Amino acid sequence: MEISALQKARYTYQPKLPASLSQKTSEIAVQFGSPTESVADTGALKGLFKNTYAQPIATFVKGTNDKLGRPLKAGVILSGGQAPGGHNVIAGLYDGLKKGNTGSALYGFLGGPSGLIENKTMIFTDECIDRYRNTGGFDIIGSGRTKIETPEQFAASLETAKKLALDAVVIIGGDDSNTNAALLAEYFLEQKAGIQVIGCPKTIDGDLKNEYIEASFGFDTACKTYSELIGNIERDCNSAKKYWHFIKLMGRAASHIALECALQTQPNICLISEEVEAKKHSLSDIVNQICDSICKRAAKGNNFGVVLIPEGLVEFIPEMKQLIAELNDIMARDEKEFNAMETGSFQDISVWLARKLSGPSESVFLSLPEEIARELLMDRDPHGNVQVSLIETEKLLISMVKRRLAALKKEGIYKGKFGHQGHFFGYEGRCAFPSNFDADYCYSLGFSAFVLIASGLSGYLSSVRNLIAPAGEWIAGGVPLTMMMNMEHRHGAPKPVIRKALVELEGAPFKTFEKTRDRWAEETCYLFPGAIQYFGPSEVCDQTTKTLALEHKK
Ligand code: FBP
Repeated sequence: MEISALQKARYTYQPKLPASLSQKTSEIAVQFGSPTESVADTGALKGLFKNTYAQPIATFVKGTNDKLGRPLKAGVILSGGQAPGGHNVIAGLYDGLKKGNTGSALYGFLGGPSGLIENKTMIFTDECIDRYRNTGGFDIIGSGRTKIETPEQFAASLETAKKLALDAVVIIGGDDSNTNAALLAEYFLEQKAGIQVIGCPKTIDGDLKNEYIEASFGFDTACKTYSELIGNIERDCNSAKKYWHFIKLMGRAASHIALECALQTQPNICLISEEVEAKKHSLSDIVNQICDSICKRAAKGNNFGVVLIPEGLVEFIPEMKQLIAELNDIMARDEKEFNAMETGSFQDISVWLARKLSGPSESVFLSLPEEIARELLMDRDPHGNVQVSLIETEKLLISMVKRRLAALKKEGIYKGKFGHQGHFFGYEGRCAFPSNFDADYCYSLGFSAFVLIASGLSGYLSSVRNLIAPAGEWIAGGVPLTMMMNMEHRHGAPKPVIRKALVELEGAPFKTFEKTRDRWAEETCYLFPGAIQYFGPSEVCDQTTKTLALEHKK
């Protein structure tokens, strides 16, 4: 197999582990805290998770442990969107299992959760794991978005796990996939199957975090990759001086990626969905904000700039949010009728929808360019979410800004020239070679998952904390999944889900951005972070994201 020079060099990188996980396995002890509570809806969650509710937080410390040396069989699933470092989670889990007992085995479920339901597996060997160490992507076993939700799917999952005589299943995923992990852990306990379930916090979106999960893996590498590209575009637009670049950035709901990239590159504008929602900004408020910057810069002869747009923006603009919620309900409730309509003309669908939408939503729907309205009607993902990566918000904003600038020109307020380019950075960052941070963090999460399994725990999310310190000082352990849950309205019914961590408007990252953004809107303050570095001085190679540094500054 032909490999690049960098891939070859990265094979030799030895990920760093927290001190508590670096010692002999017989010296890794587990310390437990007090019983925990869910973030909300305690009563409902207690009832739904009779066996796993209120478990204590687990922390690994130096001590003695005779449980970690027994032979174990585990299976691992990569679930949801790709995130840099997934291969290292599997490598850390594999190495942990083998370090505990060379007779232990690790299976990989192929193509995501469906691999567990349909018993599609492979068994990992040293040779296979070695080929994927420190590489990006999820291609080692593939990923998928199937949700384990029907009684038949739960039963089939149990049957597969029993057939393989598994002690545990590890689910590497985001909030939805780890909600699945919590439900599966509860189900296996209910069935007295003796099979544990452990989750690992993955998602480039950065929205699976809390006091005990400081970051989801992949966020670091993805943001650094996008920031390199944004910095390059800033240099290009400051050289050519003829385009406004509208860059949509992945992050299905939360704006963590956009905010982090803004802190790294200092663009002229960065929209933050959570602020738009909190201040109840309308689409035209957003367009006015962008036009204000364009006009001010044009007055100084600067007919160029960079606008960052979080992918999930449309769902946070109150009028659009209402429209999407109504569309979700209609599409779930009248699914058959809607599917039949889909073969007809867009005109017919609009008339059909207009009868079902509320007055305000109907007028918003009809005011949208047809292209965007169609995108709002595309298939939901298996978790019932609109696939925002398919909605071209950058094009919507460009067309609305163009219209507004033409009006401002007529009024004599705008005298510039508006050249524009649209971009979407998403898939470009999800499979990059993991940064040193993600390589170390993921390997530690995988190793920590092994300790949780060997310690007999189930319904836990692998956790590694104190991430702004050197890796040796990181604190490893596990957090009960039910602790992060609340009830939310999904597919027209209340469902237990892990609560998404959105950008906090009172938090240090947003406050830092807020302090300087007005200057960025008028002046040219671009920062060029350059490419991720894997070799060189630690201050260049091992730096964390600005979000993590600001949130955990001591
Ligand atoms: P996860 O939440 O599964 O990690 O996926 C996140 C994400 O990358 C979003 O940023 C994006 O909206 C979505 O996946 C795209 O999904 P798909 O890969 O199915 O197109």
